[in-house]
Amino acid sequence: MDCLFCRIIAGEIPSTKVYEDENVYAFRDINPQAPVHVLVLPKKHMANILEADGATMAQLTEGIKRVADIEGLSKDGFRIVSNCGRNGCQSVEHLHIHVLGGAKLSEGMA
Ligand code: DGP
Repeated sequence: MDCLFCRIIAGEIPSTKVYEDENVYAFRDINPQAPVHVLVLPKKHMANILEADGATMAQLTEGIKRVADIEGLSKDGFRIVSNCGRNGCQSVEHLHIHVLGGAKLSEGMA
């Protein structure tokens, strides 16, 4: 298993867990870009959103909503981002959704 995020999910590499259920694991990004920066992943390995099916996206959506609730983001809002491939600057090839919030974010997207 040479996927960094699979090793984090398996507990082989430590992480600061925010939320976990049967299908989803969420932990704090090591290099936060906002006061709250959490990564939400499917436990099943898939490289990026191109490999995800609808059931996986529904599970991730539920995980995102749980993280937003836990982190107190639901009232004032937050941003989700999923980088895909080279042009998207994806650096870890295990699908993950960035959840960013805790302050007013920049208006730019790219
Ligand atoms: P992306 O560039 O979209 O593939 O995002 C990968 C994110 O993963 C990046 O924001 C930094 C984060 N990251 C990389 N390695 C680790 C790690 O070992 N632990 C944690 N908590 N985050 C990591």
